[in-house]
Amino acid sequence: MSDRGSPSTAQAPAAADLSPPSLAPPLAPSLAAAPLVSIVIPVYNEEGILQGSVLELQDKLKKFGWSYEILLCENGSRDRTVEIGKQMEADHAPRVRMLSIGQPNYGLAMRTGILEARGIFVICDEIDLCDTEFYARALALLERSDTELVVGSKAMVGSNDQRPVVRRLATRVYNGLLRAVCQYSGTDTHGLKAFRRDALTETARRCVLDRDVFASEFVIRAHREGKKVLEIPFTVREKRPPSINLLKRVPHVLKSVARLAVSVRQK
Ligand SMILES: Nc1nc2c(ncn2[C@@H]2O[C@H](COP(=O)(O)OP(=O)(O)O)[C@@H](O)[C@H]2O)c(=O)[nH]1
Ligand SMILES: [Mg+2]
Repeated sequence: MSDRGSPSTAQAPAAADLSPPSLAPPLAPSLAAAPLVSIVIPVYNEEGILQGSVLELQDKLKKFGWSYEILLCENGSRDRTVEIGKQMEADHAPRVRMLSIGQPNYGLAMRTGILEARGIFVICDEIDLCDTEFYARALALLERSDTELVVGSKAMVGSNDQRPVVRRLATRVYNGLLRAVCQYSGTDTHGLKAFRRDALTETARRCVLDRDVFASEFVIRAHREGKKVLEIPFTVREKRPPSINLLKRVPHVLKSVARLAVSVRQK
């Protein structure tokens, strides 16, 4: 197994390490027009939790004192998600931005958000998670070490995955598949992510797969391109069950993994 497919891993830092990174120049928000942090959140049919999650997230972010933007990356919603997102943008601009991008497609939404992000750091989250404890740990690592991409793992030692057993099992089967076909030795590609935008934007641009498999292509490409990637455990506590049935995702994922094996070997 090549080193390129082997992310470093880190145990959860001690409580004392959870403080937000100090914003020493040149990262101080006052010195830069762009925000320090862009938080990219794909959203689809989330009228039930969208507003509450964004308000709660903004509230939690206050304690960090970061300048930030939240990019809500919607596509194809058939409920009131667009209307609510647009209202959030109107009420909270420029801190909340709403992107609406056509057909339902998680990966395309995330990739578009990453390419639209303006922050020095980019965090990819999910509207049913919004885990600011992960943000603090990841940004501390990105700021204080040469790590370029932090991947939150639901499956490594120290993680606390509170999802039902079937979904935990699915994560392990999927990672086994990635190990077999892409020689990827990390434990999870679908967890939360945080990275230095200047280091990873071109990696996102080179990704060709979308929907569920974009996140895997992004992480595996980063490894293969020699980026400094670190996995850290995190706690998965969802605000609601997923809207799309796990079994419905399987056929497309299987087809895409075959394409992924080819794609990540190409520049
Ligand atoms: N833009 C967009 N977001 C999506 C789509 N499917 C899921 N999401 C979002 O992706 C995040 C994770 O989705 P979720 O249903 O919790 O699935 P899980 O990742 O299996 O837990 C949430 O913020 C969803 O709103 C989609 O087709 N398009
Ligand atoms: Mg979820």
